[in-house]
Amino acid sequence: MASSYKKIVVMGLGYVGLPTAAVLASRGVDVLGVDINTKTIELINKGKIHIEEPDLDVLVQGAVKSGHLRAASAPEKADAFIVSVPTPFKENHEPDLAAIEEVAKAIAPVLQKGNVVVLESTVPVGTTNQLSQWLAALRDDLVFPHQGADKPIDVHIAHSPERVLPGRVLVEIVDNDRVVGGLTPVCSEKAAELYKVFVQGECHLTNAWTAELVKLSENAYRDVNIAFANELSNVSDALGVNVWDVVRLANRHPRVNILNPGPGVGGHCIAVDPWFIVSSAPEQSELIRTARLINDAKPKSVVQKIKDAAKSLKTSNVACLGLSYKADIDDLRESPAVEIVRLLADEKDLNCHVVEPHVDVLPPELENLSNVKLQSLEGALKEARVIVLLVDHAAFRAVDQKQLEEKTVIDTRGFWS
Ligand code: SAJ
Repeated sequence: MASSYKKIVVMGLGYVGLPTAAVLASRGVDVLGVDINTKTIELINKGKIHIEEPDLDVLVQGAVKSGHLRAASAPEKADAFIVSVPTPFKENHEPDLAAIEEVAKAIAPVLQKGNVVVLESTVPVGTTNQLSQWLAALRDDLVFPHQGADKPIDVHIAHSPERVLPGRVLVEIVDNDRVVGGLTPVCSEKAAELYKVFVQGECHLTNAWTAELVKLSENAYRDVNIAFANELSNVSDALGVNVWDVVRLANRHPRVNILNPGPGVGGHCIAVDPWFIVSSAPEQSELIRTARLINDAKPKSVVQKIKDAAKSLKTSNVACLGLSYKADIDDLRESPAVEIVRLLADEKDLNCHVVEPHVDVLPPELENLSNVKLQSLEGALKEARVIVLLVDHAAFRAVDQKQLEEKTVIDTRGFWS
């Protein structure tokens, strides 16, 4: 059956919006990607990309060349709108939905009867309904789903959270099952029809509120489990036991699967989304809040270990290997590795030799610090006596263990263990 979605606008061309736009365009849909960043728009229209993600460059290049993908700063009339803009939190861990409200203002003037709007951004429970209200306030000539079932609805609205893993986005965007939660059952069906253009996984229909909590629960589940591993590493350190041995051997039990301790939890999702549950239901989410606090405290304990090691070796040179929030990507958002280097730099008698093969310049938090420099792996290993492995990049696998002899190694990922 031919899809009724001939033209789709994707609002937000980031780690999720751009791959979504490119995959839709590769299936023959006319896609307009909209972003507030003019440099991003210019790059994409030249067939280039601003993020690192396997195979995305080739896909975008082909989609732009075929004429199916364009980028612009404002939306146009279309059959459907996919919203994938950031939803960070404010200082007090309260969600910041300003970008979604801006999207509502941008798309309201071009909405037409029969349109479908799908919110993909991770949001607190109730936000899809809030989006419907924001749109209705700007378009009193159209009927929106929250306005009740007594009139035919003109614009269908649903939430379908993205679930892709950075580094595997183009595979997972097609293969993963999707949860599609409409504000009404018809909204769910219309949105699911849109995803059937490219999704090979199953589309599970539910309501918007459930879909919102499903996504938050997925990331809170992972955060709580990583917090368990991180707490176990603190316990093991205190008791003089090797945590990597504990995790490896415990996982030989058929029903145990402990995750890996690390320097902390980074990225834009797992370190953020659990707070959306805590802020909506603070009394009921003690475990989720505690897990966040345990994971957020991890960088400080790593810094203490590094300071102790430098002091006992009477050295000021520390090599910090990796800055991204996880292996083999260039994404430094909410990265515990960046936080660790920033905290170390407060110690004026320490010099941080940072190695990050995936970036050419230090991030703004580190660029003006006189005792932090970005260096080659070789150079850092030569100059430093304390070697800290912060990210398990494949590029660090090749380090000759002989080079580490007579150095103090702090391997926060158990990578070389
Ligand atoms: N981490 C550990 N120990 C582990 C696993 C991860 O310390 O055993 C750390 C990582 O180093 C990293 C952080 O946790 O700093 C998060 O990494 P991740 O690989 O767990 O997740 P993300 O943030 O890259 O992507 C997640 C995924 N969610 C889940 O696995 C439940 C992805 O499917 C989501 O689409 C994405 O969040 C999102 O956008 O929400």
